[in-house]
Amino acid sequence: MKMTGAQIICESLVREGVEVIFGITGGAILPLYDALPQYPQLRHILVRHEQGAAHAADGYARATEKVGVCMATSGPGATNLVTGIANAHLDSVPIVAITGQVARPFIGKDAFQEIDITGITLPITKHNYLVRDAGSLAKIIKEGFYLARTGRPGPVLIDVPRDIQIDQAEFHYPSKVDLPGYKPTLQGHPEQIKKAAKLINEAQRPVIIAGRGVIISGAYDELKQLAETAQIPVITTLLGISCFPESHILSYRMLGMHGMAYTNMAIDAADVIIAIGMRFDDRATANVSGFAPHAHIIHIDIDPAEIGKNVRVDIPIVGDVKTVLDALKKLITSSEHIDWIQQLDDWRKEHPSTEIRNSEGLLPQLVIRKIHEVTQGEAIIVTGVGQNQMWAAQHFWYNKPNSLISSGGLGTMGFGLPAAMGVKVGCPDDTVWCIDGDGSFQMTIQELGTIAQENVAVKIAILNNGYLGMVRQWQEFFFGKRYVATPLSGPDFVKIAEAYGLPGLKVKHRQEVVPAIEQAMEYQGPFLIDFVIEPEENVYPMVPPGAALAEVLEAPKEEVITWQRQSTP
Ligand SMILES: Cc1ncc(C[n+]2csc(CCOP(=O)(O)OP(=O)(O)O)c2C)c(N)n1
Ligand SMILES: [Mg+2]
Repeated sequence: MKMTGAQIICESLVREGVEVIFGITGGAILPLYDALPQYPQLRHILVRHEQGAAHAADGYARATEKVGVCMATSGPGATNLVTGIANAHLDSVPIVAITGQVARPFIGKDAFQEIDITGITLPITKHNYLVRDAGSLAKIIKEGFYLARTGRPGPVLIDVPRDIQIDQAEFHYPSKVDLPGYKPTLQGHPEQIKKAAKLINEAQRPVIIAGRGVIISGAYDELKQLAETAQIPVITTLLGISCFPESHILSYRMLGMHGMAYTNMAIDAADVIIAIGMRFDDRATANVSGFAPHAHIIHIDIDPAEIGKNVRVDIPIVGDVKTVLDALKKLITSSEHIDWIQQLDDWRKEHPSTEIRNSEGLLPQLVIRKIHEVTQGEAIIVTGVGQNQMWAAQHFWYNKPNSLISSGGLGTMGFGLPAAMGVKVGCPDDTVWCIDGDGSFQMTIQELGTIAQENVAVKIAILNNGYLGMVRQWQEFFFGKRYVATPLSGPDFVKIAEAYGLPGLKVKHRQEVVPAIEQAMEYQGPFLIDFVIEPEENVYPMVPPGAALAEVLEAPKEEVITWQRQSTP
């Protein structure tokens, strides 16, 4: 059957099971938009800026484990997607971005809104395509989705010249892809798995470091079995948070620059590290020359390029985390590691790492604690970047699988609001809280318009310190308190929310925190709370840049109240 290029794209998206597209139209993508109403299965959500479309597709993909889709016109539409594509690239998120391009005869002529978006996105996509004829569209879309979601997931961009959207071609959707050069390794090498099992079985002070790979491969049960059988403490990276319940007796929470002090101490003392689906980011390892000085390292990852990239590895296992752990568990003997676990528990008692100041002011950590209390930990938390992000990682307890969504690798301010929108669209039955900074929020604040128009019931908590807070903290610690370009004014966020048609509340005092959160939860639609917090509150613990994990700064000892670790439910 003959169809237009635009219809072929829509039909192919339907075949891929796509339900939602985030985007903005324009001249070079108009024919595609014109075809959309013929496909009511495809819900289009009109964002206010293409960066919002890419982040929304990213949040949607992380939360639903499907491929997120965003769409933009050529030129500025396409370049506005770039930050969002880079964000998905660094955090291995499967999104497909479809961009309009000028018609084929205009390519290379600096035509109106012509930009070489495949050139620009080459280093930040897993793969990209400039479509050359309508007849190849179906095959390219099939391949693009396959590449985005298989192996190590990542973003794919498909650039479609305007005339190809109008041209007609025979439609045939391929049933499988044929990519001889692309065969991700799923099964780990049996010899390597045997060696790893031997090392684990003989370990005295083992720890697991679990990353987002566990979530991507859905290896929650396999991880738990390994940890419980061999009684191995489980530590996560920032993006690994919620791959293992934080109330579990073997959970020692997050490592890294703002990880728990006791966790970083455990890495320092460990004799065997089992790194699972993580990539030794420098925010996780701190100074690599001082990372895990006594440990043999087993690294399980689907991407061979990650092996030995940042940290020396003794036993690499390339494969899908779930498949590898499944094979590994058959070779693991039960152990107890009583003294080692006791040691970690003692360190945790001495360095609880989630203590807060005894302050009359409104502390951000308290706000997050209260969101946890009121939602009973059942919410999905989406963060901005900066202090707000680190407090959200530290002071909410993540027991629900895949419940923290945050920009890790790129650290993209402005990710929070549009990503939360994508999460809520993908998971309408979940409670979704966007915990954001006043600076981050102002970077994509316009998505309030989308949230209002589509009635996406995201709950927004702005931790408003009037600063680009994380940078201010670095200036306080390492730049002689010279606060250059970090004090930040903002609009009246409640009035802004109201102007968009959302209710909002400003909260300045501790007593108002819980009633405000409850009011937001009771309200059926989106709701914003502007928490005016202590302006110069710092994030502790902190490993200073250049230091090793064990050289961690803790909160000043005077006047702290320690929050008790939650009991295991
Ligand atoms: C797009 C972008 N620009 C700049 C930075 C550098 N940066 C990191 S954290 C931060 C401050 C964030 O301020 P805010 O959102 O208010 O969060 P806070 O740290 O105050 O909680 C800045 C400027 C960044 N991460 N992303
Ligand atoms: Mg701030």
